[in-house]
Amino acid sequence: MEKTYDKNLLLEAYRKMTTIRAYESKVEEIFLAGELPGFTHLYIGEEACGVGVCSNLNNDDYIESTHRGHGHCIAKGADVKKMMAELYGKETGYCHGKGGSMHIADFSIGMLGANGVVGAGYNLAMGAALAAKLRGTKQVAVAFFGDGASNRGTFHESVNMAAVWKLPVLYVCEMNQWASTTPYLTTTSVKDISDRAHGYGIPGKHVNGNDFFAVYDAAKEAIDYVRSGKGPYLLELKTYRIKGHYVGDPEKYRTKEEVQEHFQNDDPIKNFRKTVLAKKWLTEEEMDKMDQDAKDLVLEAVKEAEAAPYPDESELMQNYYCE
Ligand SMILES: Cc1ncc(C[n+]2csc(CCOP(=O)(O)OP(=O)(O)O)c2C)c(N)n1
Repeated sequence: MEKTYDKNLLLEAYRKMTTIRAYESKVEEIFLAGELPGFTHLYIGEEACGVGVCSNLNNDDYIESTHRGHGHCIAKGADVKKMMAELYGKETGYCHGKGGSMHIADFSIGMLGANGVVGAGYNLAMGAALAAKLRGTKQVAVAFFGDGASNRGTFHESVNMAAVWKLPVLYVCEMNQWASTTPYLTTTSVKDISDRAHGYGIPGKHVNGNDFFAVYDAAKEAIDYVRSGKGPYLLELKTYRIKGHYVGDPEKYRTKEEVQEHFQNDDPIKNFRKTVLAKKWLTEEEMDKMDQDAKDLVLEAVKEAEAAPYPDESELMQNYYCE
């Protein structure tokens, strides 16, 4: 029998991917117009990775993210308006405007936080997985990271310990071919980062990260494995970083043609639309409406963020330390 997917799952996945695209496109525009403080890194072109993985998670499962974290937040169900307000540094933002783009967290949906320190998130996910194991719940934790981060020592420490203690962690490498200005093969010893799983005696797999269905199926298999108590799993998603490393990056290290070629031929949102239309799982009208809804939501988020107050000066030292 031909494989099929639940219609609600497809609608929700498309809604999240198109919301990420709309959010990131707007953030780029307003950041370049000088409206936003700080630094920001966009997830455009990687939407199928976060959404394909998180579509398999429960609300109380955990994820931890990176400096490129907006997509992971939306994929896990974060509130786009609170995210936008946070980028504007406003009181109504997730961290009352004190965290910004790289520190969005929402414990109510298991989103443990984006992280500006490359490779620092592995052990947060591992700690959440250890806690879940000790509590005896069936929760799992996902650690998202880039190919550059896979070369940090923290990767070895975390995967080794998670393997020894059989912790329910899914390590998801988003191999977008660049670590800042560096093409990954100049700093990475293996073609497939998933091969590193052998060194820890755990399963590893790589799939096309621009194909929602490949990601969803592989993540399902991996999450079932991890949830069953067998230990961690390493999943590598091959994708491409369409935008500069950060908004404003002059991108002197690659050509516009290279980027264009990837975006034209392998855009995860176009790939999704092509598949669901060919299979007649969703209609153009259903998806066009969601594109428009996503853009409207983001515009509303911008308006509300602009109108929101900055945190009061008296709050300067609040929320930094636990009592
Ligand atoms: C410990 C540490 N080293 C260096 C940096 C500077 N830095 C920020 S992002 C980045 C590249 C990360 O590349 P990758 O892990 O592949 O993620 P991507 O940006 O491609 O999503 C670097 C070197 C940092 N933030 N933290």
